[in-house]
Amino acid sequence: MDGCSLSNLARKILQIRFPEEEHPENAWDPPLPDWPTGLPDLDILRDELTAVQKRGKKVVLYGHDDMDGISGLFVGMRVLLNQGFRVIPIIPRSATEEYGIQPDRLKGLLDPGDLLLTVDYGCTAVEGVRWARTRGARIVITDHHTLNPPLPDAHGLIDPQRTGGPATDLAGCGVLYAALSSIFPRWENDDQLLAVVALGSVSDRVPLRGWNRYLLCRFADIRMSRLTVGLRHLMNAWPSRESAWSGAMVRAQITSTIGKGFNSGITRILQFMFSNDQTWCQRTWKEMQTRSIERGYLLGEILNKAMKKKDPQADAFGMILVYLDDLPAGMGGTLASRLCKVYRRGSVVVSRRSDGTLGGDTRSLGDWNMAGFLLSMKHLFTSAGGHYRAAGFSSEFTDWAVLREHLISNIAEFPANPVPKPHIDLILDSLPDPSELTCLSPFGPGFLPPAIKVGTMRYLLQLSTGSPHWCITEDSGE
Ligand SMILES: [Mn+2]
Repeated sequence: MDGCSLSNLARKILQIRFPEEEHPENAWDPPLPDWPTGLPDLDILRDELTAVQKRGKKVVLYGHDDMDGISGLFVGMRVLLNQGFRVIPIIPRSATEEYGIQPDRLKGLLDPGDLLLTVDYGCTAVEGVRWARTRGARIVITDHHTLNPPLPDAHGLIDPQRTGGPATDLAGCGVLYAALSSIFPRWENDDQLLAVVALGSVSDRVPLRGWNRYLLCRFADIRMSRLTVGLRHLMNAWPSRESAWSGAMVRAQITSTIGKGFNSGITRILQFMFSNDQTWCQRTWKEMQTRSIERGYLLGEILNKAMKKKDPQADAFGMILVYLDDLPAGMGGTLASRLCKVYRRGSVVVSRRSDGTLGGDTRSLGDWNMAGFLLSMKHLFTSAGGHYRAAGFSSEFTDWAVLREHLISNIAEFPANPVPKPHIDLILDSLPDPSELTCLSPFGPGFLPPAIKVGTMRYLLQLSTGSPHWCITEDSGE
């Protein structure tokens, strides 16, 4: 966004949102980030890539089976294949597999001397990395998830959480993009990478500010003619891409159409993004839409059940806590997201795994750091991890009553409120023309739509239906 095209009212809102900054517009839409300052071990990745090419061995790219992870696989494949590497992508199946790098998925694929490179994945994969090392492979992890020692003994660990700072806002695909475009600068402004990183980042609900805002502003200028047919399909499905949009609109139209887990399009979307076959893309997108509607019905039924079963004691602390013993595999995160949206607060969904143990998926809003919350009670879990907005855990508990007690007392003690307070940017005598503020879009986590108070009413800028308008609501717009 060109700073000059901001309305006076928009400038005022930026001043209010960035009170410490001399130039709020630059804080909001920063210049080209110095990627390497946020990425530890970047020099190791550079050396490992040079070395694997010299050895004549391949790169095995291990992703994560959500939109962020798949977008990261696209980034890795596009850059590395074009740079002359041999690359094999692996998509884990988290609906049926334990989280982490699974030796079973690497057997027969990962050879001695290969480089195992992960994206959006792997910072907890102690066992998987050990296996890959004994196999004689080199390993570099790229991830953005909260670190939870013991860390895997990889040759390199590129996770901005190690150093802190603005890079911690990046999604997993953003981390790999930043790493590879630092090493191979000619990819910095690639239209396909910018499109895919925007989709992966918005899908992962990372904050739309700082380094992500920089990426989204470059994304606004992509040339459709430079995209594959598959990516053009996705960009055409992107609501109001060339005017004003929010992350929630994109997740409703694209991310949830692709879906996650059983019966979703997640295993086909990588091929889709690389495809130049118009007929196949059209048919595949239609199929994904149909399945997404079916998943929507199923989710509606489960949501109904979950709403009736939410825990009254957790409720009193402002958190939605639901235990369902018959939740279909892979639906926990989607259900937690939906509960979070319906009740406008954090949610924890616990279900029974096929081996009888209890595991959970969580989502949050406001200043409640979900990964931080789970890690504050990590002694109770066999594994826990994720990020600010979305996290999960596995445990050895089989008795729900016992795990519930632990969860409730930790919710009560965690020093944040799971119910965000609706923000207000300005108090005015009358509502301004909403089009004066659409220049601040996109809106989403970390940069919410403007909210104006007039009299006793709070109005939130709405972009989702028709032309921009004001709506009386206590919603955050996240
Ligand atoms: Mn991610």
